[in-house]
Amino acid sequence: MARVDYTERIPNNVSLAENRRLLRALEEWQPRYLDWWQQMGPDGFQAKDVYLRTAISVDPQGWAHFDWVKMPEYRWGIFLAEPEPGRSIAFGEHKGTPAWQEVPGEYRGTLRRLIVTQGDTEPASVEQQRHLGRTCPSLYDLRNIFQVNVEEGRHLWAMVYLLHAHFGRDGREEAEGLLQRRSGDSDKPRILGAFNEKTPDWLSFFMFCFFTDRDGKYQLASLAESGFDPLSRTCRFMLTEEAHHMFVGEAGIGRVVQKTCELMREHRTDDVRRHGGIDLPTMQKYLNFHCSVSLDLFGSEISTNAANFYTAGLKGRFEETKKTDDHLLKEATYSIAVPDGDAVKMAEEPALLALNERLRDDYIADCQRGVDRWNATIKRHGIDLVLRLPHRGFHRAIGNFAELRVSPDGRIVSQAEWDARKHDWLPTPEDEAYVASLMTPVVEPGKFAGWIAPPTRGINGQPVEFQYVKLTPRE
Ligand code: BYC
Repeated sequence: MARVDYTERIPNNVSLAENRRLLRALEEWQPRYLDWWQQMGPDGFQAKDVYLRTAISVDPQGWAHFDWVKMPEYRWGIFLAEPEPGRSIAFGEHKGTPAWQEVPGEYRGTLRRLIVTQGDTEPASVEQQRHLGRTCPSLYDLRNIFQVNVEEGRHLWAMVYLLHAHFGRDGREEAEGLLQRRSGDSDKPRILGAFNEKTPDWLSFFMFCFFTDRDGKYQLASLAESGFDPLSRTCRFMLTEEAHHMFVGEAGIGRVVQKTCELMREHRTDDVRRHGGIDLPTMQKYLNFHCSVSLDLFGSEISTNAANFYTAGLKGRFEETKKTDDHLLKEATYSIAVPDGDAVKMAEEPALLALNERLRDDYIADCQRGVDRWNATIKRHGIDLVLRLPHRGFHRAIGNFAELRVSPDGRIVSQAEWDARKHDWLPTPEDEAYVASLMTPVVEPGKFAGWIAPPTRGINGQPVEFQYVKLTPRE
């Protein structure tokens, strides 16, 4: 196993010290990254000790080390999963040939674009979340958001490494661009829609981690199948870290559901707002919003881009190597949902063109498993309500449904019905103002805001009341 060198300025398992040019280029990028972190990373708390995990190896048995760290001193490193000896390309027209260690000239532009699109999401999410520390519902949650943020920073490093190591001057320019764009900026926005939305409160943050980070899981898993081996290896290790981010989302929403149910039972009412809780219909609206913007991240249902990525061996399907078909998909078809008058019907399309939709299907099934767990909590409290994923056509801005109005239960509706009902389906300014009104910080160890239940256990075996972030009395 390649050793991780922690004496270096940039910890890595890619033998950076042996490539002086690359090392110098990354060492020049590093201070600009740190400037970006200071400007656009978490607002406040930069001088505080946070109980963070740091990747120290790629050994599945013990890759993380937990300790007190000030965020700007976090050791953002470059880690690629161990190479698989003799790995060959698993799909597309190069199937069966050895995986590429260098970028094939013919795919240079396409591959760069995929890496830049992936890389762009990482700093974007940090920017979106930068104000949330100020309103944390507990020290435990404060630590979790910072953990997510520093690891998204590391994922930016992962993509920047690939750009610097394999794309020469163009790659270096793209790496600069990743620090220049800003989430929500009208002149230089982030590339994908969801990463220009605001994450104004903690309910949105948990929803983002559940829905949008899960898109990350599926996109990274598809890129982990890539014939370009350095991309595959870097994505494989990123997925290890990503799991915690989705846990933060699923458990966070689960704890809000839990608290809401407790308040409903205790006060024998659905109107938990009077008792400082977030009512389930409001949660459903937030869920509808975050699910729909995350569904857009998979691109159009029918995509020649996706077909070309696949045929070229650049981006596979989720769990490509576990599938038993021909991995070429020239003849296969795939069933996708398409609008048909005022209904939605299924249509068979060439599987190669429908790869985005297939990945979206895998994603939706995974989301449903989380929703089922929240519903089990609601049921346990004897409450007759279920949370539901909205129909895939609801509130979409990309693909077949983008020009249509679709209800959460999948009816194509008129603009008039949409206007009349949209406040039942998406958060209203009043809902947002109510959720915002709950966002007052709770920083006493072991205490939690009144709208969220405590977690069942702490981080890394520490108790829930552990001082996860060391604040001075004033912060
Ligand atoms: N917003 O052929 P189409 C994560 C563009 S999240 C804006 O349907 P394609 C994370 C598209 O670029 C994972 N534009 O799309 C999560 C194309 O433009 P051109 C991020 C969009 O290319 C939380 C045109 O529309 N990773 O890691 O098949 C925290 C036609 O598009 C959008 C990746 O995305 C959109 N939503 O698929 C932190 C993986 N969708 O060619 C991190 C890399 C499409 O006409 N990216 N367009 O100029 C990809 O695989 C693909 O680019 C996409 C789009 C799946 C995103």
